[in-house]
Amino acid sequence: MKTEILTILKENDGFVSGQDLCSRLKVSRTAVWKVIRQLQEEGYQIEAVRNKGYRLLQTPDVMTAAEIGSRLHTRLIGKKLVYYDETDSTNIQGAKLAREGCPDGTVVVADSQTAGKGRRGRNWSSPHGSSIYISFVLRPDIPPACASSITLIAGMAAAEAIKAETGILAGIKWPNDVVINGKKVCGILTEMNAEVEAIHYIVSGIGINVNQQEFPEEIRETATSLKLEGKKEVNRSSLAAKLAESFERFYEIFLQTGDLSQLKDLYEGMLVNLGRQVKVLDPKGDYQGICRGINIEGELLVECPGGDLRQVRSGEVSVRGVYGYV
Ligand code: BT5
Repeated sequence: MKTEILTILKENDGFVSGQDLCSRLKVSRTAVWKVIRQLQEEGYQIEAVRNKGYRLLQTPDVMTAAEIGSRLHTRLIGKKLVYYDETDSTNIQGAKLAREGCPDGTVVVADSQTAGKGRRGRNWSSPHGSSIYISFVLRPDIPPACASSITLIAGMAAAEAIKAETGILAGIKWPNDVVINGKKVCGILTEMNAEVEAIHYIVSGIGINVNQQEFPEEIRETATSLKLEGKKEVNRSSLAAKLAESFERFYEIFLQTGDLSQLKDLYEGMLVNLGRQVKVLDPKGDYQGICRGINIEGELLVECPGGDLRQVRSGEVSVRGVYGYV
């Protein structure tokens, strides 16, 4: 009910009468009043005037389910939204909810993580009050081999949302890093639970450094935040809502064909590696070549000396610029 009340207050510049809220939500005046009190305690400035009703004056930079939900205009993503002030990892919680049968498109958001996960056992630095940690729980009817494309979709959604919210042009370092000026601002971890033939669920987790001013020693040189780049505080809920909306749009396009044929051009337009010399760190032996984009399965195309075009699968390898991280 909190989300609905916030949505109605935001849709109206002026006062909304208590009676109006009661009849639209089919609840008592006391129930409405209790929610208004809760919102005020969370930092919302809501004016309450006898015979006029309630008016929202100011919204705090909180990243609660109600605040994100009141900004969402999606069909699937975020219809169920779970928020934690602190959790181990939104991906771990997303998988748990999936096992318990949560609906397709469930979103898990946290203000901080105590065990934020990167790929292959690495960690994701997850302080509170400054970032977005969000996971999408998906139940697509696609072959398990197609699931890695979800990471690419999440990267595109993150770059698009960042541009829409801040005007900053972020690029993608294949497959899962979103970068600004050569530094990582966002990472993506897509995990899957599947049988050979069918996917049970996918959890695609996205971490965005939003308002951080500092990073731990070990990532100081390679990490950045939207605030450091744009010199402005960014509203996390608004960015998270835009991220969910972009993700849904790209995800629906992907599901129509089950591949990236309709999204390949857009992805390549964001790909910072394109046309550049890259080094592929392959357990079977490193090699170098020029990045020629992706195929519709989301594999990176690398042209090796001699003209041989190799298809690089994510998961097996890392890709680096020859002169540094990008
Ligand atoms: C990733 O792994 O980039 C995937 C990160 C996914 C994080 C999200 S947050 C929501 C959801 N819940 C989770 O538990 N995880 C997901 P990888 O490509 O392996 O990169 C990890 C490496 O990035 C680390 O080894 C560090 O070097 C660096 N790193 C760690 N924290 C960072 C940060 N906050 N910003 C930039 N770089 C970071």
